[in-house]
Amino acid sequence: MAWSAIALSGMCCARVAAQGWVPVPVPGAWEGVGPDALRAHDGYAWYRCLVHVPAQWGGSDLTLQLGCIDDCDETFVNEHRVGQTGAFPPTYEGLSGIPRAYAVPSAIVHAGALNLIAVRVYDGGGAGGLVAGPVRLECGRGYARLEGPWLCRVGDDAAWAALEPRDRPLLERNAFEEAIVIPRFVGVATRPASDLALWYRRPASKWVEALPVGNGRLGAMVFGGVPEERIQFNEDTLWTGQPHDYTHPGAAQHLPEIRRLLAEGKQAEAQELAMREFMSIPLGQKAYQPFGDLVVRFPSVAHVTDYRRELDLDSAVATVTYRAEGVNYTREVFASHPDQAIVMHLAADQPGRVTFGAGLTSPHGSAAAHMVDERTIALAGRVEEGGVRFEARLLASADGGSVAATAKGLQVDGADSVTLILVAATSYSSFRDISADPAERCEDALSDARQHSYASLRQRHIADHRELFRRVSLNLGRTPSADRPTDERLQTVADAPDPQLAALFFQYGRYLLIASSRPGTQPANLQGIWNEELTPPWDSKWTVNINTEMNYWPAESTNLAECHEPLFDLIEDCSVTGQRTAEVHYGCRGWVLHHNTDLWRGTAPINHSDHGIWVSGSGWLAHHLWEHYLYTVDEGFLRHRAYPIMREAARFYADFLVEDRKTGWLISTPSNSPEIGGLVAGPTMDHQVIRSLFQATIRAAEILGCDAEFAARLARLSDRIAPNQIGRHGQLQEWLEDRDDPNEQHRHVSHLWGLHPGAEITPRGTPELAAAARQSLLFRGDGGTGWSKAWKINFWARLLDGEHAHKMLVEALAGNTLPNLFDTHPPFQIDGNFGATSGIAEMLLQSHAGEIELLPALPAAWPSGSFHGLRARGDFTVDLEWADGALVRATVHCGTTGVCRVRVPGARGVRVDGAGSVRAPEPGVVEFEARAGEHYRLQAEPPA
Ligand code: FUC
Repeated sequence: MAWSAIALSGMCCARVAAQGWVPVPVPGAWEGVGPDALRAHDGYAWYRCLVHVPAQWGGSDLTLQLGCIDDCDETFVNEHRVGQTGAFPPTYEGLSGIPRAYAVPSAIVHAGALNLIAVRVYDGGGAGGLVAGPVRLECGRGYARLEGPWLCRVGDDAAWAALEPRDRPLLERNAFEEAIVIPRFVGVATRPASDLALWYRRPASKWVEALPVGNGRLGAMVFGGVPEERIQFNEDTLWTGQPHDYTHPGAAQHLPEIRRLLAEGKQAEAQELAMREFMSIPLGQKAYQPFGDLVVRFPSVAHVTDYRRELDLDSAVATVTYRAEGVNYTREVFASHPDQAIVMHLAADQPGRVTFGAGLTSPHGSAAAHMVDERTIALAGRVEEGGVRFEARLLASADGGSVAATAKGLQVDGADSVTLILVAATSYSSFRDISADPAERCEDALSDARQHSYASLRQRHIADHRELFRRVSLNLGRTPSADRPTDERLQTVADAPDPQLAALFFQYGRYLLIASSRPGTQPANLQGIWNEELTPPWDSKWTVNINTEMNYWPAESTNLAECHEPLFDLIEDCSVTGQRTAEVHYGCRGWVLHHNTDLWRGTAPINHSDHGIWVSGSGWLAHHLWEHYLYTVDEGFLRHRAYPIMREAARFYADFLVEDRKTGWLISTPSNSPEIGGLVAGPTMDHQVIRSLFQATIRAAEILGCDAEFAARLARLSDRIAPNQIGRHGQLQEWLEDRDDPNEQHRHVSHLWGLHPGAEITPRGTPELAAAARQSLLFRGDGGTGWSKAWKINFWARLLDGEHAHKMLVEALAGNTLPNLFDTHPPFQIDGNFGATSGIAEMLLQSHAGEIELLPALPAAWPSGSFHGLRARGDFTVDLEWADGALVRATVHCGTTGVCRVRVPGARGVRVDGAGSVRAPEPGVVEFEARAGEHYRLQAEPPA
């Protein structure tokens, strides 16, 4: 088979005559790449194409996917109307964001022949057309891609739903001839050798079944299809928008009035005023974008035997293996950090059997493909006028056979094996500068990567990944469930014990952090770095009233401190833009961040005043800098990076807090308890966050020997901040007033921040508050979104209740986990993955209360097990083994000399080998001087 023409956008733009059909790229917006007459066009236009439907599809109903159409459409197949979305004038309603999927009944389909698709489009203004993919005609047994040139005609005439004979030759020249026929899958592949793998016996049919790889900057989703592989890829700086200041001039003038209205209980008026005068301009922030697809099309086969698709977490390689026509095929895909490329290797166990066509497509209408050299193609475009520019390049190197490149794609015939190297870059340099040259960046990356053989690329990638990944191992036991494919295990996890799935899920969280957050990249956003949609849920931004922070909870505790760094960079950027927001919106010094930020580091309140005005984003993020110091005891980091940002975050609140007239306490107003109850004065969470920041800043100033006066001021203020209060239902109050509703099951549980990730509430240190927190948690219930359940694992672990923590973990796995183990809110949101990983670590080891607690919340479901490499505050690393629910032995590795205090719950005494003098202040607790570089072995004496 000589398949080579994956249809690509970026064809030459003819001039549209006033009358007549002209080819235009689909998907693509009229304003982006359309011919001149279309560029400024608003109103009606028609699209048509011919598609060959294979004879085998006869008798089957089909689905026509047209992606997103700007603004409304009416669609015909063989002159039969199959659907409409939106409404045409005069009752005009545009529905541009909604993907079109129309049922095409078999009765109107001509199997084994060409079929006419005609789409009547109306655009009310701005960019019109069939703007975003995927565009395909689907059958249960295959599909035809319809991405490429369609014929388009400006104007409106009902006759254009039909085919006039004189138009036929032009349409036939552009017809979509080659449908993909999905083979029959036979045989039952065996499981992979390693338990540290996600694996499946079918290709992914949906995006949330595909397997993610990433190098922190580039991400890819591997579908593993036969006969067509789709690698959907992302680059973490491809966003809509451009450098922008979001502040609302004059906002601060209205602050006293908003506060006054809230103090008088006039919430609706306060929100209304704030909505008018206090919100970000514009009201929303920008969106993270998909980059494109690498599509690889192989010759059709009738049968595929023993198909297996897997993602090995230990090597970070996704592999597809199967047999077809007597040949064993292997495909490997990884995203290399050292070589800044996505690499794919295709091999067969017989010479000359690797044949395929490969092309690059993009949902961005502006993207155009071109040939770079005889083995390399490129795809380049711009997200929007004045916005981020992007380019990707794809290089094929074959052993044996031939490689040919055209602007349409690469064609490889009869090779023994082939390596594809994909590089991608944008023009983004910083939130203030998007003037970099993506072509140059691609060229640099490719000229470095192509120096290496496949074996060397693979070896360099695996070594780099393992340096991080192998720092921690976890064994929670194994049941026969562990032998089954991952998607099947998810279906039974609620009923059949599967502790190894918990361990796999834990390691998957670590894998995802390594893959989405490396020094120098953007931090993991709501979807990490994986996104296929032009309008992703919540724009796939950084939401900082829980989600972004949750992404980084496992960074320190699971020994991936380097992966925390992109968050520190974002915090630093926001401390710059947030200084302006502090000044313009509050007339305060320091910096502030509300509940979201984007690539342009917006810090002003967005969306709506009933939840967007929440001032604790900066305080919560500053907590991450302090935590990094607590774990690493890196004084240089504290002095040069953390402290200046913490101090300025604290300075904002020092200026911002006001005295509550009723109680005399200092309170945070206006603000919100995320995202419940609207705009209020004095939500509990703010006070916990601010108090914790003040305490940390005071402590940091003491360690660094600076700013004594400022620290003293913070200490005075800290004592006056509204305290945690226990309400009439025995709950921890979410508000200043005792008005919690015990039946409220809202997903956010923000007033428990002081329990986790904060540390001011602990069962031993503040038993009454811990009991109240527990009561609040019971009222909120065990439901919630993916991240909400993940947070609850952490809460219950901090309450030392291993059974309830485990219940939440199982519920998250059973109810909020997709086939590829991505967490689902729903929809997919990655925070729950990271939150669960953190929660499992909290069940096994805690160190927030001035001591290391071993196995603080071990559930009965994990009677025996072991881990190595978990981190504890104070620069300690712990290895541990337990059996029958009790500690067998632990080793504490000390990185920085200091006092080590260890608690072994339930133990009568603890023996420490290697320490000089060991104190035992209470049963089961030991304290000793630990020296940098030394290891201490601990054993527990069981209760008498
Ligand atoms: C917050 C949450 C939502 C969602 C969104 C991204 O607004 O309340 O549940 O996670 O962020």
